[in-house]
Parts: sequence; C-alpha cells; structure tokens
Amino acid sequence: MQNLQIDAQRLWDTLMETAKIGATAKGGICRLTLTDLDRQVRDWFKARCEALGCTVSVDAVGNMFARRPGKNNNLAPIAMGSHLDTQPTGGKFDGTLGVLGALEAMRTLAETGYETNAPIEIVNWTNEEGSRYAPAMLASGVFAGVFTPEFAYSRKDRDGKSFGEELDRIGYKGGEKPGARKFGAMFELHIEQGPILEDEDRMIGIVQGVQGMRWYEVTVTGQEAHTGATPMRLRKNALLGAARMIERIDAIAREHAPDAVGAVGLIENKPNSRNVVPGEVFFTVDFRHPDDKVLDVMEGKFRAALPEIMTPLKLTYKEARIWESPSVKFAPELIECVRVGAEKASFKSRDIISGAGHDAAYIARVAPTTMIFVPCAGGISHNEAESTSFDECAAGAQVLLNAVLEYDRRLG
Ligand code: HGY
Ligand code: MN
Ligand code: MN
Repeated sequence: MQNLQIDAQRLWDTLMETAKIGATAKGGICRLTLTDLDRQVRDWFKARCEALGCTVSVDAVGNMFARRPGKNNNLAPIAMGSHLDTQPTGGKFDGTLGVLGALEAMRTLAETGYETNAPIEIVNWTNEEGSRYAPAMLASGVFAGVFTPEFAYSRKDRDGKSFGEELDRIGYKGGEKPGARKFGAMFELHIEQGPILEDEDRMIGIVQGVQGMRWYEVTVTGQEAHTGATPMRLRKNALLGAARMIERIDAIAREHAPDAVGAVGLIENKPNSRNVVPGEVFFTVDFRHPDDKVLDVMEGKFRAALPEIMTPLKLTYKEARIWESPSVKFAPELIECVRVGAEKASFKSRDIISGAGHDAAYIARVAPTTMIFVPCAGGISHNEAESTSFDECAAGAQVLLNAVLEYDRRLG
C-alpha cells in the first residue's frame, strides 16, 4: 500500500468553503436537513464528486452515493460516510468533516491514479441530526431496514412540513431503493463531540461502538387561566408540571452517572403569554447509556414519575417513546484497520465508545462498520463554537484513507 498523503490545506479549504452554506453570525452553521441550504451543499458535493469522475446516485430518502470504480467492480464497495445536515446552532465539523474528509481521500486516490481493488463510495446520509425531523439517523435507518421510506416521508417538522414533501421540493428524492446497495465495509470519520481525546492528548479515537439512545415525547395538559384572578390552589399549570419533570429527568440520569446522560432539549409552552397560566406543554426527552438494561431502569423511573408529579397538580399527560437505538458494537476487523491506519500515520490514539449517535450505528446492522474520532476543543459540539483544528481534521482524513486502503489491501 503506497504511502498516500491527503492534502491538508485542500481539506481545510473545502471545510471553510462549505461552512459558508448556512453560516451563522457566531461562526457556526445552520443547515437543517431538506432546506434550500441543504440542497445547496448537496449540489456542491455532487459537483465536486462528479469532477473527480465519480458517479453520484441518490436513493429514495435522499442518501447520496459517490462511486469510484476499483480493479474488481464485482467486489462490494468500501464506503466512507457521514452527514452534511446540521443542528440549528451547529458547528463547522459535526458530520461535515466525515463527508469532506472522505472527499479529500477520494481526491487523493484520483490525483495519484491509485487503483483500489474494490470500488470506493462516499456517502452523505440524509437527516442524521434528527433536529428538524425526529428520529435522528432517519435515512441511514431506512437504508438499514429499521424504518420504511413511508415512515420517513410521514415525519413532520414543528411547522407541519413533511420529510417527503421537502425531499421532493429540493429535488433529492432519488429512484434507488434504500439498502439495495450492499457495502463491503463502512468507515465514518467524525469529531468526538466530547472532551476525552483532548483531555488525554490523543489525536485519534478508535471507536468501539455507540451507546444506546432513547427519545420520548411528552404533552402535559392543564387549563389556561388568568394569572391574576386565579387562586394558586385552583390552578392547573402545565408548565409547572413540565418543570418538575425536567428536574426529575436530570436526577434520574445523575442516579446512573457517570455513564448515563439525560436531558430535555425541546419545549413548547402554550399559549406562552405572560399573563396566562400555561394550559399545554410539549417537551422531548433524550436518555442514553452504554447498557440497554440500565436504559430500561431509567425509562421505568421516568414513567413512574409522570403520574407522581402530574396528578397532585391536577394535570393530565401523554407520553410516547418515539425512538430507540440500542447500543452497537463495531466490526473488529475494521477497528483493526483503523488502528493500523493510525499507527501508520504515527498518531497517538485510544479506544473509545461514542456518546453521540451516528449513521454508523445503523449501518453496522447491514455491513461491517466502524468510526474514527478526532478531538474537538473542550469537547464542545452542537454549538456554534465547535472547533477542530487544521491538524486534527487532516489527521482524521489521513487515518480514514489509511484505514480504507488497509481494508482494501486485505481484499487483494
Ligand atoms: O443525537 C445525536 O447523537 C446525533 O448528533 N444525531
Ligand atoms: Mn454528527
Ligand atoms: Mn450532531
């Protein structure tokens, strides 16, 4: 395997160029899935891949595949995937580094004329973030057979627009059946989104798997009333019930620390008027833990707390688990390729479990899959201040290329 070197400056320039698509005043990116900004970055990505001689295909939920042939095109392709959609106050690197790191690896293969045994594909997975359309990792989930395309199309954002109509509107509803394309392997480069690599001065995270994740939706119903004329004992204050639940959700996660995490991230208070007792509150819950059995215990405590808190306040509620992604272990033979890839580039590494969810968690169900992490400053992510350095981005792309070529070499 030649000692191919990625072009660090070219990678950085593409990251900064695409960061302009949805740039926010605070230096982040707001590029929600299936918006015009998502279309813009998809068009940009498609054009760059085609300029390399790749053929770009799109499946029925908008997943994009840029393919470079190998010596033996009967071999299943080796994929390098991640996502180009962001959080509303996202950073420049979450997801984008994985797709553009793969583009840089592909550019390096093309300009050196290096012929791989297997075809190589870059993948842009639709709606990894789950911010506009829940659940997260929706389109990689369809590809892996966890959800149907119809389920994905039916998902609505908080303005009532459906995934299906928005996918159509931006022109990325492809003809390919999701999952019909079989990968030999998938590698995903991603920022850690936590503080461990930086804290231990390691450049590369050799990811072993992804922790279990569960999302819930709760609607609390009380009674709108005048905040001045209604005695406290007669109020049915939905926001008070929600507030007590938010505190309890935090406490449940802390009872199972240090590995458990829990938060309420989205809340809608109605009518949200300063002199009306809130009559209805909608909020979301995110629980995670490496052990699914502990998530069962946390779920039980959460569900027991609802009547305990709501009944004395004369409130009613609806609760539903809308998403469950069990903990995932990645493919040992691919993890070994990443280890070889990091050693080849002389980067200090450590094994790590992913706290964040990733498309790789679903693709691991249908193909050998693993991930490569690089640090982000202070472990901050899902924040406009998200920052991964020039050298760290380059290191990630180099190890991605090395790992893919190590895997490909073993096919020869
Ligand atoms: O929720 C997650 O962990 C991912 O960022 N979608
Ligand atoms: Mn991500
Ligand atoms: Mn994210």
